[in-house]
Amino acid sequence: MISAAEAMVRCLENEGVKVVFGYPGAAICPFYDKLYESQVHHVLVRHEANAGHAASGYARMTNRPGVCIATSGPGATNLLTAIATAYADSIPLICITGQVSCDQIGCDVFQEVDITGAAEPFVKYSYLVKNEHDIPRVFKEACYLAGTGRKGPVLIDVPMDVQNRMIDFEYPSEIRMRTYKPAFKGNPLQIQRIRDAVNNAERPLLCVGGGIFLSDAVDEIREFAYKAQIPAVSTMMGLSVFPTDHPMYLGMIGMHGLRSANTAMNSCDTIVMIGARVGDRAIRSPSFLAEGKNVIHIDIDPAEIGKNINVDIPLVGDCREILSELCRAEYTNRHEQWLSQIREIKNTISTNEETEGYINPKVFIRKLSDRLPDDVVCVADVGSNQIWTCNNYGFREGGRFLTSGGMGTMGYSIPCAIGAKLASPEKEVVAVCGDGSFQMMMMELATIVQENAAVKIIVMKNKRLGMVRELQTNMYDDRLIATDIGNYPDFVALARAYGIEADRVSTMSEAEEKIEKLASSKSAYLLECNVYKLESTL
Ligand SMILES: Cc1ncc(C[n+]2csc(CCOP(=O)(O)OP(=O)(O)O)c2C)c(N)n1
Ligand SMILES: [Mg+2]
Repeated sequence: MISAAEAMVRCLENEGVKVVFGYPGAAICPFYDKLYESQVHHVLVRHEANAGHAASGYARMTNRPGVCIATSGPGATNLLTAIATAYADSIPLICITGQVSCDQIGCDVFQEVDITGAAEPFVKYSYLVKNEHDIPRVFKEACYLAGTGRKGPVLIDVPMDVQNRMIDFEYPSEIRMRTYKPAFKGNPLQIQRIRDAVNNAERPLLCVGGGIFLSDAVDEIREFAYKAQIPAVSTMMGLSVFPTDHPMYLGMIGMHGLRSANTAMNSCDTIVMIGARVGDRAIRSPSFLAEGKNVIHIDIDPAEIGKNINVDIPLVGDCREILSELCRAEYTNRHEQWLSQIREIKNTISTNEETEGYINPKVFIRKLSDRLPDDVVCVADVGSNQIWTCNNYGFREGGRFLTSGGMGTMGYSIPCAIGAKLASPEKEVVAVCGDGSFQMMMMELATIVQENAAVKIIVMKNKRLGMVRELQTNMYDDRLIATDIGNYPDFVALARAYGIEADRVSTMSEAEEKIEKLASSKSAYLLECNVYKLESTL
């Protein structure tokens, strides 16, 4: 017999978990005590939300559920933003929280919070484990639920007394869940209809989302685009599915997207939306867009299809599986006229203007991507810094872009980058953030040092909550309030206080030299970039 706490650790080991991210407290101490004896590596973050974001970065690089841990009460509530962030982007997480003892639940005792209740709207599933013998089954199911179908966060809340009880441990080899059977294979008739629609279309367009990464279908989508000669655009979550200069690729669509990509969306006659959920920032007026077009929507989650846009050919299933099927057909229509039209509208929006004493963030991002390796992992935070990165980072073969798309959670980038770096230590991982978002996560510099994680950080310092400042300028008659964050702290001094190498860049003439220093450093590095306060997002 072993304790349920030890069983929780054994469950993770059985699932092949190597790294977990967390922050302890009394209610989760029995579990931590058993982690002491395990080979599973625990990363101590400096705030529980960052445990969730780091687990998200780790999950996105390994394509397996990331694990994060928090104590009851404030630990658990601190984790909520990360759970909601993962839910919005369908990132698989196992979130383990300690809970007060069963006999105290409902008594408002110290650090008691109903976390399964609070997280209910944005978990894929949650468990409050009151019977210690359920632990192995619950963990097995939770990992299966998080990592299959439409992926997402699963919460396991375990009261302290349950953790301390003894059980006979056996990890289940199979799962029996009668009500959960995600579709995998696409309906063959619908697949045939899509083949015909693509072949008969004059101006077909692929719109790819984050589902392509989640189903590991990057090779398949590129093959399909090539075979069927269909150009492609992407949502923010689908960035880096295609290399930026791929001849068939036109960039990111939407409110903050490229004109070329949006023009292609408006001009096509057939849209093949795949692994994308028709979010409002990507497609502002779905009914307007769909008018006169043949709309095909492929998604693992039937609830997404027809939710925001009327669909002519719906298809539920795994993107990779479906794309493999689609690739098996012969496509005779070369769409030559459409492709030449597309080449004409392909452009970039950025200017090369410079403001004295500042860097141009758009040009800077391009220079940064020119210098960093092809298989980079580039994480962007939220705000103007994110859009500068989305539209100007030149992704090449093997490169990967990560950001918080659905929630737009400030403070995501550095913890996500830490998780990504620990998942892929051989890769260069760079986080681009704003001076506002950096201050929501700067405590994680300590985690970087403690884990020796060679993450590169770019802080775009415009002394403003830039994107909101721009909104106030454009929509509120320039009545600027609560968006001036001042010229502090000195980020270079701050990084150095943690023992992290750091530098500052204020003119484009020194940009390449500063980027070179950052790129050639073998350890963590922070580069503060001075950006003009009124620099525009697009
Ligand atoms: C947690 C959170 N709070 C508030 C917002 C709203 N918001 C979106 S962008 C932004 C400004 C971000 O400022 P900064 O990080 O400096 O980036 P910049 O736009 O200046 O590049 C804010 C406040 C958010 N997205 N997330
Ligand atoms: Mg800013």
